[in-house]
Amino acid sequence: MLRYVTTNPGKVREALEYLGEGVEQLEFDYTEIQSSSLERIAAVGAREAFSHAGEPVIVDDAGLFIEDLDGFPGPYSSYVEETLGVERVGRLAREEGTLRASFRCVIAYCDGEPFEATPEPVDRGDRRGQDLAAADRDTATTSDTVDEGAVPVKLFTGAVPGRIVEPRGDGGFGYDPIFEHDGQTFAEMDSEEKNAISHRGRALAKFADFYAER
Ligand code: ITT
Repeated sequence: MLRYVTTNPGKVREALEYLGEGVEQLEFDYTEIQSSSLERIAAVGAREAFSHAGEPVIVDDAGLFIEDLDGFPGPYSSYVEETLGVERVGRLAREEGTLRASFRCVIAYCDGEPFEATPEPVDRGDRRGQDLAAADRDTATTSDTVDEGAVPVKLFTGAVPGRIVEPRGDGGFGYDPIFEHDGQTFAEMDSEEKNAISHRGRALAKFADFYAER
């Protein structure tokens, strides 16, 4: 059984609709490392989740990137939702006159086995050095920069452009009420409509193709 490892019921609703009955939620709060890369956060999380579950897992790390705020809140979206809250993020963006934004999602899959080459990238635990500032890198030891013996993790990404608006709609979750795509906020769409165009839907579509072969 494939486990969708998340504490967020909103994500599960969307994923179940996409992947059907072959997947079940596993509510496990894996470590979210501090990194500017959703890929890296998801890969490290998937490795930990796989080691906890002992079965194939997917972990989904997502964020809202407001373009003219240099991508804020990005990888920190969860923390910022809990602290500032969605409406304040929306107000801040609108006060700055910055409306262009995108949602990004990275799905990380791990079943403990290696992968055949495909266009989708594989994280082998050797990329942490790229996250370190140059000064840190000079003093880092090899074991700081490489997860020795890390199991491979396959990554699937999706993104959707939109703009920040005053909150509308009561569906979805998280930042959905302030994110508009094609005249509708994500909170005004049902999950089928959102899945058809969303960052998560796009990543899930790539994952579903791969998983059917796997
Ligand atoms: P897990 O880590 O347990 O999966 P989480 O909600 O913390 O749950 P993320 O770290 O990926 O998941 O979430 C980043 C933030 O972005 C969080 O505040 C979500 O509510 C928000 N978010 C993620 N996907 C979203 C979507 O499709 N629509 C609106 N907000 C979303």
